[in-house]
Amino acid sequence: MERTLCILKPDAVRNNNIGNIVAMIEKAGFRILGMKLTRLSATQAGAFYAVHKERPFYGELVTFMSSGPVVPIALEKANAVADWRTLIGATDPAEAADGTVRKLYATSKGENAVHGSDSVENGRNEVAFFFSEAELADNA
Ligand code: FUP
Repeated sequence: MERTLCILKPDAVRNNNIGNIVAMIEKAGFRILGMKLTRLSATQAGAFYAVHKERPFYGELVTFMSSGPVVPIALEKANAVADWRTLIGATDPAEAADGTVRKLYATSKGENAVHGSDSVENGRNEVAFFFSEAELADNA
């Protein structure tokens, strides 16, 4: 079964959208394997987004992602990676399709409410960034 990582970003937590977005996740048929509220240090946020290190927005991204609590959620489902990306919508909420998480809850390209892994391999690795195997529920 495929895994992907969702992160409810600091803006989603700040705007009291945890429940709204978790409801969308459940309605779409994802199985929640792990979920926690935590706060990333700038070092942790920088490591998570290391792939974007050379991009002009990296500094802002790290500052934002460490600006308040986040809720990483390990999701499982057939086709989890692609299905979660479809549900969250485009990176820029102005371009996100109607009914997507980012259309509903994101405010800008930088503060865009949620993260979604972009490949099956990254899904596995990003889940492991936040959760040990022992923490992931076998709630079948
Ligand atoms: P996504 O996979 O949709 O989250 O988008 P990317 O992996 O391209 O970007 C990761 C994060 O970097 C985005 F969620 C927000 C931030 N970002 C910006 O702030 N500005 C940009 O132009 C692109 C991305």
